[in-house]
Amino acid sequence: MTVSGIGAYEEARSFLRQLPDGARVAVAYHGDADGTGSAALAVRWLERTGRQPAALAPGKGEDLYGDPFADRLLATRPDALLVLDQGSRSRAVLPGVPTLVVDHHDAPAEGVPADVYLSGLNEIPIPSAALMTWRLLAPLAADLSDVDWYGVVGAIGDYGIDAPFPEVGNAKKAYGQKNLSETVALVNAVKRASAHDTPTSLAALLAAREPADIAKGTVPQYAALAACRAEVQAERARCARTAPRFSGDWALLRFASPCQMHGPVASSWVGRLPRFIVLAANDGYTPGNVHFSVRTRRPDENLLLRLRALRGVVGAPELGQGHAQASGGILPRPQFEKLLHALGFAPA
Ligand SMILES: [Mn+2]
Repeated sequence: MTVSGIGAYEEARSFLRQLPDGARVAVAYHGDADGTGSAALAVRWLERTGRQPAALAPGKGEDLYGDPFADRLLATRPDALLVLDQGSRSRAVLPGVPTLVVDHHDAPAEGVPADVYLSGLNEIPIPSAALMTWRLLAPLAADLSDVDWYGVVGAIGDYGIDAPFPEVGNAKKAYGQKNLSETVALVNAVKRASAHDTPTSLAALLAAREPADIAKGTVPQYAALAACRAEVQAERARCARTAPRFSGDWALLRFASPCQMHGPVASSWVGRLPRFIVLAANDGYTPGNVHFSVRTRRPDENLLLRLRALRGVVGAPELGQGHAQASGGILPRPQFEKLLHALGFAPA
């Protein structure tokens, strides 16, 4: 069944209520603050209702729809699967396994193959996945009120400290704005850091009684989280000092970092070069590949059309995903060199 919108919450609750006592439930989640908050809520609810959760995020450079991640999920021998904040695609993560998808990203026209597809796109404002998960689970049996802040960590992670949701305002009063923003920053740093140790950030949320436990460092995972943040801050400053090269409308920032830095570097340079299309490319994230982000502030620019026009010459049929002013991807280095050549950059 594929349904979306507000009515889908009841469909999703029926799916969850029907999970048998003791059922093993795999939780596949995005490793940022939103996905991790969403997963923490799901784990708590499953535990408190007698099911057995196994939460996994894709590893460094691992594709949600690739075989290695599917094999890791299947190794938990799941009776059911929850897919949280992972983007909506027209293919099943684990074909044959009963699946609930909770997501707020663009939906493919072909639909999403899941037993229940809960999309936030019809809500105004569109909630984050963690907030959707909170609203989904809170009315069900098993009291989750002690972990209501997990949903808010996700909302702030995706939409900022002033995210326009009543849950966010209430949580800022109850737990403190600084504690919430600090928790979001630490969880997001883990995903960006070289170790990509997302199990530790989820464990930190699950170990904390409230955001202050993370922000003030009383959870056992705090030293690991703080080390990630220090690494990410240093790498962000170092990589942002890369000198740009220019070709026509394009500005290239090329660097190597073991941290996920292409997004932050592109975002910081697009503010300095608003008349250009900024391409930030990281040669150091996974072996043999270039991870890149493309950003522009040029009005009327469509990066998707620009990049899709190069699919043939680059030999990359998936080139040009995302949004008109924000795109990116991963290419094997020889193909990335072809892309640069097509854009008119001379070999470095
Ligand atoms: Mn999200």
